[in-house]
Amino acid sequence: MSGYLAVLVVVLIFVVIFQIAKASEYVSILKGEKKARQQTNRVNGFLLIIFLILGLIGVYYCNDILKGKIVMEAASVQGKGIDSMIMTTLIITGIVFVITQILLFWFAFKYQEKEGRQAFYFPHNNKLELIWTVIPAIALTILVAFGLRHWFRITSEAPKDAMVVEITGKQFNWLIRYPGKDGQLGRKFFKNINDANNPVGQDWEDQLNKDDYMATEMHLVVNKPVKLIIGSRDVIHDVGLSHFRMKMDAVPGIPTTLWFTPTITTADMKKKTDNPDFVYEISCDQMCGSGHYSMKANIVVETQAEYDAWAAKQVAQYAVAHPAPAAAPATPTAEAPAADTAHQEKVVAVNDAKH
Ligand SMILES: [Cu+2]
Repeated sequence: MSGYLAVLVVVLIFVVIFQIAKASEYVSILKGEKKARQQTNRVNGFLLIIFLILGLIGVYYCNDILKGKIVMEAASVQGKGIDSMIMTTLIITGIVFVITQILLFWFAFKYQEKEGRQAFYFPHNNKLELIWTVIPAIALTILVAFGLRHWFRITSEAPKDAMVVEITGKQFNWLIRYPGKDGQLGRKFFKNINDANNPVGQDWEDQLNKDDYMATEMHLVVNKPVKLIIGSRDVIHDVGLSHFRMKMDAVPGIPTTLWFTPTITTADMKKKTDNPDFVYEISCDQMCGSGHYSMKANIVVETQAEYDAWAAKQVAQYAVAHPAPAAAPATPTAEAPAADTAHQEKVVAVNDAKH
């Protein structure tokens, strides 16, 4: 019912506007075309100045009431750099915005049609063309250089002491895998994917997979760099980490990476935001299907001791996929370390051969 009413109101408004326009057209015919035009010009010039003033006040007002309310403090070292880059960009573009808007509306008012004034014919000027090409080009080059510096910073080789976490997108949730004690993720193959016990398709022949575990939450250590290895099982997703100011596409078949250093624990952030329910979130930043909105996971940033305690409780996915027979639990565990060492030696031998 209210929908019909809204449509009716909109139609009525259009009819009213149409009638007013028609009426003023008749008035202008009566008054004489030139006089009517000059009057319209004056009104338009005046309205443009009002629009400029109200617009600039509006821009200031929105900035003022929303300052610090939309985004909270960046929770990573790299995020702080990105924030300062955005601030620099906003200052430069803000100055240009204010100057150009003032000129645009002021000129429309000042140079409106006047008795005895003629438009100046000004078809081309090389100097002007050069100035308004070169200055924006320099400004944009500087801004792009800032952006590239930050981009290379997060996509470059992660520090040696960085922890590694793999995150795989699928319709519609995130699969998080940790490399376990050896610090190395095992091989995976998409044909091994099995939602019952092997969600990322780990290859159980690979010894590196024996201690990898899957997690429902991503746990990170405060002030310790983390390298994310990002992938997808189906369509393109995007790992969005707004609190850390990071995001990276998750592309099927092409692993992507980024690294960053979280600086504030979840517990500290709860205090800072005065919100006992605060959680760092992973969102999907790429429209990926009907369940896109629900593709959310949490990150817990904690101290090394808390992280170690959590990691110690995790069960390797290998053990989940191969529940040990109750009768002889000792056999597989005794074999595993020996096989593991053999594999490591093979890897070392291959690496040596390469060099
Ligand atoms: Cu998605």
